[in-house]
Amino acid sequence: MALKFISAEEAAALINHDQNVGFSGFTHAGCPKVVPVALAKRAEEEHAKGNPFKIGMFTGASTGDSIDGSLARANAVKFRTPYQTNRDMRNAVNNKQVHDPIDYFDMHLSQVAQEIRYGFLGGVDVAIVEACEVTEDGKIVPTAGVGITPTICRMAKTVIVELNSKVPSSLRGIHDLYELQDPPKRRHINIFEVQGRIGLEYIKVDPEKIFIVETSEESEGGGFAPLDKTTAQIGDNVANFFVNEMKSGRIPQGFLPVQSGVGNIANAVLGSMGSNKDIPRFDVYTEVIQDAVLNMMREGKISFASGCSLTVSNEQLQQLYDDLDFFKNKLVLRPSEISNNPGLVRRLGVIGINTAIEVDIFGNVNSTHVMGNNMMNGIGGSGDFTRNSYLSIFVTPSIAKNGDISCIVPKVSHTDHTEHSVKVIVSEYGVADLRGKGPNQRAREIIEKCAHPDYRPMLHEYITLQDKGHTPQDLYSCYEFHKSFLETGSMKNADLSKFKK
Ligand code: 0RQ
Repeated sequence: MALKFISAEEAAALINHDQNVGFSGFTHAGCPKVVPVALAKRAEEEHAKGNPFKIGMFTGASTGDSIDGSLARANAVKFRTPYQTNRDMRNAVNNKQVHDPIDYFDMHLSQVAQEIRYGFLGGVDVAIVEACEVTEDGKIVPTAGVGITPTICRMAKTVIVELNSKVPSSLRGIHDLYELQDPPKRRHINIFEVQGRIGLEYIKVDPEKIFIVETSEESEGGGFAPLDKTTAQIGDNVANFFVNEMKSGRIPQGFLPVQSGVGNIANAVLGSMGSNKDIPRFDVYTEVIQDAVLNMMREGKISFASGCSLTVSNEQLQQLYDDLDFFKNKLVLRPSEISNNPGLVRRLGVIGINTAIEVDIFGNVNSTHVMGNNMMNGIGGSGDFTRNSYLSIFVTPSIAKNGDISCIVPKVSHTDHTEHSVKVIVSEYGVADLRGKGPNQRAREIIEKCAHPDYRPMLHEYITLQDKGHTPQDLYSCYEFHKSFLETGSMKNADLSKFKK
């Protein structure tokens, strides 16, 4: 049948107040750009007429400003899940803007597609997806990010495809698109190595429900901050730790697949691994493929990368498109329920490296909330990997906000990952190895190896406040660091002496 081409405004008019909309992509990669902006405009026009207009939002992870920024600024969002990183969306989620707050619920990324299918989150009325190819029989080839695209395309009654001419159709073949069956019919996933493929190179939907908007938008990828001393030192500490692990036989000589989180520190860790001559060439099994991965592929340091998105700068993305012959057989992009699948992470022996906001001296990690109540981004895929990794590592600078915050605290103000899942913590000062250690030893290890020297005496003092029980946790003073920051502007002013028995 003939494909239906419409404008972005006509596409936005297909979406009604109170509907749930699923968006393609993962981070800024693979996200639609013109229809969400037109949708935000439509919402503003409806609001001006006195009509309500808000949608529910499902995404793969964070998105670009065209989605999260535009819709948040237009007060057009009823609820949103999962991970987000946009400033305006974050303000709305944290109830810090003049508009209504957005009901944001944070989820493990591997679970979003299946919970939509299970009916836990309400249906999907419309899917808005970016593609580099659409065929008359309904085959849709995504672009640089996948996320929940197969599920929303299948479930939505209407699929709006942004066909982006900036993305070469020769990208077809880089994806491995597959949806899990739901219990009790779920079967094992036939992936036994990082490069394993089980799906199709396109998503097939009923062509009747497809509407196409032609675009030529640039990707919304930013670059990375230049390496600072702290970030570079954290990267080197992780790389040196791996070399020791290999020497002691705890990591096989051929190495294991690596997952690394998003952001500057994660990028720096990979960079340090790349420049360490004692770390062999390795594979990546991750969600976001960042710039460092592509650089290391060119240098022959990474053989293969499996991920959910190419979360790279626009410059890197263009170079990849220009050099697809080199990259195509070294990369696969999968839906998030496969890239982040807990069973596969455990089967493949993935080493997970993620960044914390704060960690406590017992090994619990806060990845999401500043001072317990302000949402930063969300748990993302960190939980999918941390709980199931061969070795789960958290990296963090020892301090934040010029030293007024210690990222090592007596008790985290919000818990995302527990002491049971977290095995190693790395700061610019060193590596705390928590394996095989009880709470007292763990606390000493973290304080001595990772905390900033300015905070070590206070943290040591903290663990003397309780001399009974299994864990030296003191419920009367455990948030004294946070209270001191909120009341005086610095954790350094915390006074634990008044809690001495
Ligand atoms: O604040 O932006 O005002 O300067 O937090 O911190 O050090 O720049 O680190 O950008 O790598 O982000 C955990 C948020 C780290 C991220 C987190 C302040 C600090 C700064 C950012 P400013 P940095 P990053 C894969 C895996 C969860 C999801 C995840 C994240 C800002 O890595 O979202 O792991 N992780 N996903 O000053 C108050 C503290 C602080 C603090 C730092 N203790 N208290 N503020 N900051 N520590 C990705 C996906 O799932 C897609």
